[in-house]
Amino acid sequence: MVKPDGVQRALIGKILQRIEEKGFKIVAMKLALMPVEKAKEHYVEHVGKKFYQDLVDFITSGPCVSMVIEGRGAITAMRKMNGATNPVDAVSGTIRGDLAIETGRNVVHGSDSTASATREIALHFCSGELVAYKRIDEEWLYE
Ligand code: IDP
Ligand code: MG
Repeated sequence: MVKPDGVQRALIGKILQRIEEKGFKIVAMKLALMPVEKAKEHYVEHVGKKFYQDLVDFITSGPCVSMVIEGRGAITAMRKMNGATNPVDAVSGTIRGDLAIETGRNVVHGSDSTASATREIALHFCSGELVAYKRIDEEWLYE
């Protein structure tokens, strides 16, 4: 997901370009303003933490671009491409390392496990919004 700061800073295209050039397939995508109830559910693992309310306020402060990314090792690779949660610790070459400064404005979200991806996809998309298709370069991406 491109968070509201990434949308406002016009970084959607740059972030999509990294995902596409890596070889991952975008199988669903939408720009939407997240309702507060959905945001609370999205970040349910952080309930009770001191930054929780700021996080919910921020993620609902403007539109996000949510997407479902498909490809071998996509969850692990996307987390690496996003970089460390605190951009100060995120290495150069990562989205947060290159494009962000502070933890609360770290531009992107990525699911951290198969279980959270399954949960988050169901939260943000209907099953009919996921499109199965073949990229023409798949045989050059996979051995
Ligand atoms: P992640 O986005 O790298 O998975 P999480 O620990 O799941 O990081 O935290 C979710 C989001 O909450 C972070 O991306 C960041 O925007 C925010 N966040 C995490 N820890 C802090 C904090 O200590 N202060 C402020 N915001 C935080
Ligand atoms: Mg997380």
